[in-house]
Amino acid sequence: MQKKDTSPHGFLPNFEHFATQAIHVGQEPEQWNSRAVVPPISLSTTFKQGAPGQHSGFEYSRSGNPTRNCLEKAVAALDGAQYSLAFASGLAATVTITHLLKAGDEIICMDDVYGGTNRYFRQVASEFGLKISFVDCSKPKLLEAAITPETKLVWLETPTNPTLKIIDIEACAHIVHKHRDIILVVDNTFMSAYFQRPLSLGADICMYSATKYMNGHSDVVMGLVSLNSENLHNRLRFLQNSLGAVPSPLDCYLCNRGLKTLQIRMEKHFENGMAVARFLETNPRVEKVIFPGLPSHPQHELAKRQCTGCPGMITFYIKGTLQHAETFLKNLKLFTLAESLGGYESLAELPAIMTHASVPKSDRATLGISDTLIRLSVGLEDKKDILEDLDQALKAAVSFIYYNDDDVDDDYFL
Ligand code: P1T
Repeated sequence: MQKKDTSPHGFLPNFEHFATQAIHVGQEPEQWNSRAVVPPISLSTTFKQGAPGQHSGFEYSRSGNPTRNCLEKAVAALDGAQYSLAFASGLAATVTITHLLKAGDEIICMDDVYGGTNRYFRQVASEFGLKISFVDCSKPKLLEAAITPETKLVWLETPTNPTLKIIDIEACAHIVHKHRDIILVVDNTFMSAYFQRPLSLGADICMYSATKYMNGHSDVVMGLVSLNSENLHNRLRFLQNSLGAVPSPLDCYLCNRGLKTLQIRMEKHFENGMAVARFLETNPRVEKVIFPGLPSHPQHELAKRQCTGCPGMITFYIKGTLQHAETFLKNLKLFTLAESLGGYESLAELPAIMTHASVPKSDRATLGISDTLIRLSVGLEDKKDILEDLDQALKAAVSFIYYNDDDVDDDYFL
């Protein structure tokens, strides 16, 4: 895909034609007898056959559904992929991909991933005879050293949830593809198809919790998978039908609709996220801010090489203790204290107690998921209101013991 020079803050230019594809691919009115411009929600669970085994492309809604079909075509276009498949949740997509393996195979998983992914691999998949190793793949040499003859799947998430490490997808793909039989998966949930294209960087499978940015309205739980290999696609299509973790037609309709505004939503998330990151970085009540869009992020240069922007995901350490973190979260007025991310509304949460509570405590300590680490999903509200809310909650949480009022730069609110 050609790129044009539009991306701010020194990032790669964005993907050309993205918005046009999001709005039109897979949506052709000619596919419906009614010529509906907006894809109908096809609720029928079954489809009439002309003779036994002779159907019009759809038999039974688990194996294929017209509304799901529209969504899958649009997602494939946005990922620059040949194929896309939709699932009932991000984790349902993860489980289905894992069924490509057999007992005795090994999965190497990035050490910092969504808590539910960690829990599934560690506590469920391992019970079915799969070996799981957690490795810091942000250092590709560690990945190379960890690969064994049993390794069949490498699972990356970049940026990682919640510590926002960036993994060099191209470097990892180079290592993984020295071995013909290892599948490289990238969980692209945080970046969305608009900011990062893992398949063009060498991944075999690009996976999403579409519950987040891809749908973007916090009203659908869904997973998406994109890929180019016909063989892998056939196997996953078989598993999608055999395991049955498919989304409802209504959810497909909603997610398909969400994609229409993905570009403008992501651009605004980036703008608001950058403003919040800069505000927090100079705030005396904040210990440290992690945001790949800031030059202070250890992998900022890699992010600029690999991505076309950053979503509104910001992690920061508040000064003080768990009590200060809790007071901050309780005092937020515009941000909602809730799990999840990627919707139009701003959310805040405490990973150690919420999204990553299932990660073993010692692992959380190694990864830096401490009691003072707060994760923000910066939404699409007015920037000034977002900053004012963070400022008042920080002031309520961290007293003058830690800070001097003169240090606060009111210019942020201009
Ligand atoms: O919730 P679900 O749609 O099943 O997706 C799971 C998942 C997969 N990958 C990443 C990177 C995720 O962040 C998630 C879900 N995450 C949250 C609910 C959260 O608050 O982090």
